[in-house]
Amino acid sequence: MRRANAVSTIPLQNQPLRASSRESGAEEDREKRRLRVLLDMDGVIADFEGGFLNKYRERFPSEPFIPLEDRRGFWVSAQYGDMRRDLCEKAISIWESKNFFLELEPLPGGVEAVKEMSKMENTDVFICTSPIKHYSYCPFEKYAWIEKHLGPEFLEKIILTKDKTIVTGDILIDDKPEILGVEPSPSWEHVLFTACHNKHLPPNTSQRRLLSWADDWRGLLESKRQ
Ligand code: DGP
Ligand code: MG
Repeated sequence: MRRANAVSTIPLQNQPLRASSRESGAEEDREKRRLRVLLDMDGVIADFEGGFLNKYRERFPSEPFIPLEDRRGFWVSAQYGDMRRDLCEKAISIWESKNFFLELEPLPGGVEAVKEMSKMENTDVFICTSPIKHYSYCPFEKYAWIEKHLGPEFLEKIILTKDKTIVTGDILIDDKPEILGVEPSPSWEHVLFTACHNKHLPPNTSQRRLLSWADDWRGLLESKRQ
């Protein structure tokens, strides 16, 4: 709450610091120290990998597939293409289909965690997600998914961008191991959310991980407030 300033002729540095101004200063400091959390969507709150595998196997039942425990590398199409060249296009056709993004299941605990953290004091939560370039369904369905699972109030918290480095925040929780863009020094700390495709990567001392939504995400946020 802001207080009206009383006009004083005493130079500011000579004025006694009153309890009320100290309090309001502390309040303002707290306000200034609001934590801005950026959350990725696919692979963090929405189960892109599980949804992909189910639909791929449904549509191409006689084609080879990659079980989730054998997934390596962020790009699904690259690993399918390595298996057999034409499977790259087949994989892409899955997430370019209508209802693919809308029908993704939430990852365990994700929706509950997002709702809880968005109610925390001095905390601003945004969903920061990269749409695929085939835009017929994906952007609309991402909005619809957020409304369905998180509620209409979260529609105001969506940031759709291919380049997350230009978004400012204190922390970005994302399953992509390396997040690059035009900004060489993004403001956020990238915390890697563990997913089937990144869990085998060698430990990286310069990158913290969140193993799942059962992991200590509250402690992680708290560590950013200090
Ligand atoms: P994000 O989770 O915000 O980093 O978005 C990455 C998107 O890319 C997400 O929708 C998953 C998708 N994706 C995964 N593998 C591939 C791929 O091989 N090709 C393309 N075009 N998109 C992929
Ligand atoms: Mg992701």
